[in-house]
Amino acid sequence: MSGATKNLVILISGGGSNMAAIVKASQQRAWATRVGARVAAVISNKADAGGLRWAREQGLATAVVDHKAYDSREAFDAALMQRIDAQDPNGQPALVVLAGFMRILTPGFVAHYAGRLVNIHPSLLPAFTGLHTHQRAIEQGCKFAGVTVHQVTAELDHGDILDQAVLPVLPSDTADTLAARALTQEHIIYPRAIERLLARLG
Ligand code: NHR
Ligand code: GAR
Repeated sequence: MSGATKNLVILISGGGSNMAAIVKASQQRAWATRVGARVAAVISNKADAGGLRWAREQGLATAVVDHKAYDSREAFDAALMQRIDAQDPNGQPALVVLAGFMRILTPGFVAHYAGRLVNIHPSLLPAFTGLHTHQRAIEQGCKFAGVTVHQVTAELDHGDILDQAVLPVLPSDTADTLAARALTQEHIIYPRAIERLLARLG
């Protein structure tokens, strides 16, 4: 592996179980030596996000950029961008990973990280963009649900699909039980998709 370390910055808003799965994969699968990458920082838009505590306990750099402190989405995104880019000595990390990050990002933010910004969405895209995906899948009578890793573009949940997993919707499922099973799939496919992308990125 040649060149500088590829820094990853993970953005969260909540429990951070996908973030933890990515951090664990980076350690267990030796990303430092195999793909020349490391998780540089975890940033949350909510000070009380559960994942922040876990990240701190791991000795990771963490930061909070609270969207409520800004007058506009553009002002929040500008502050977030600055905080993200400060995590890399070259001024921009190799990859920015949304992991349960709940704020829609402006076109300017997305353009700044074009090709280096990914998300995991709890549906089988292109079905069920947006929020409350599992509830909507159950209400529509879907027999299968899923999760999707995709590139982030200005259009919400419409970027290129990098990987997906499918799971059956059981007759007894509620949005919560389906979400819990989907989450275990997310923890498998998201670190794997990120590792593949890192191996490809210059
Ligand atoms: N931004 C862009 N430009 N494109 C995408 O594909 C994005 C994105 C930002 C986040 C994740 C996403 C998802 O996986 C994501 C993809 C939040 C909302 C939302 O409506 C929708 C989709 C996603 C994340 N957020 C509300 C908002 O006003 C706030 C909701 C809340 O705080 O609970 O930003 O589905
Ligand atoms: C995950 O299921 C993720 O797919 C979803 O939120 C959960 C976050 O869990 N993302 C969205 O709904 C984005 N709108 P985590 O914080 O434990 O990773």
